[in-house]
Amino acid sequence: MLKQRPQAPSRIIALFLSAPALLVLTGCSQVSGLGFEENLSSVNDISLSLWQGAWIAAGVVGLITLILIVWPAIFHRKKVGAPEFPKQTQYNVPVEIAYTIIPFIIVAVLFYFTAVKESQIVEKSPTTVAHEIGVEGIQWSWQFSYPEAGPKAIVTGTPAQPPTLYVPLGERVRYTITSNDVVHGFWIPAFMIQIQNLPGVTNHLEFTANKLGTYPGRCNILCGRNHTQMIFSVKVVTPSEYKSYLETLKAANV
Ligand SMILES: [Cu+2]
Repeated sequence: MLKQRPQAPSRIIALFLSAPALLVLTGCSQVSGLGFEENLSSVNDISLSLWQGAWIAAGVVGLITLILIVWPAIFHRKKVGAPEFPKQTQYNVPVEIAYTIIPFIIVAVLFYFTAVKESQIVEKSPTTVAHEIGVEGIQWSWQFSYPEAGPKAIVTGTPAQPPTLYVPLGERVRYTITSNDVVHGFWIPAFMIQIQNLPGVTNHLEFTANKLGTYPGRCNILCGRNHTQMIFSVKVVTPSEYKSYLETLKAANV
């Protein structure tokens, strides 16, 4: 019977190194949304490439780190009859400079792209937008106000009855973000939107919802005992449905 030759470590390494390349080459031509759908909101369109880029950067760094761990474990094992300790090298200046500069470059690149995307996300339209909605965080729910339907058009949720934020499809809305007690975080995960509700500070955010549907919303800043109950829904409706929703609010609050 033929004895199978044990695989050479170099062959195992080659297989190990080619696996990610094979995965990329045989995979889809587009980078996946990595859990996020494209084109759900105007902010989502801006954030998605940042999200994908950060994952690719993390993958490359992770792979290099793994190689640096696995390589010595295979090729620099203790050899039979070798001295107890191999040659000890200290203060390798080029290596030390490299592992100081490389992380600095990684952080600088991530910082640059984050700053560019962030300034696009918080950009305000020079003209007035079609709609305004107020979002106030309260312990422990949300209050949505629709000034277009009058000053009394305010929907206040409770933990038992979480509120729904109505948003018109395809129309830009300016959100005014406030808090009446502590710091909260207005977060719509599917839209890749998060902005803090700060007491005493008024934040603004503008975006367009691009797909009909209902999406979950959360508070993502630990704001107290019932923080986890600060849930809400975002309902994206057609502009005419939005108009009639505003009419209903107006009629209910005159
Ligand atoms: Cu909160």
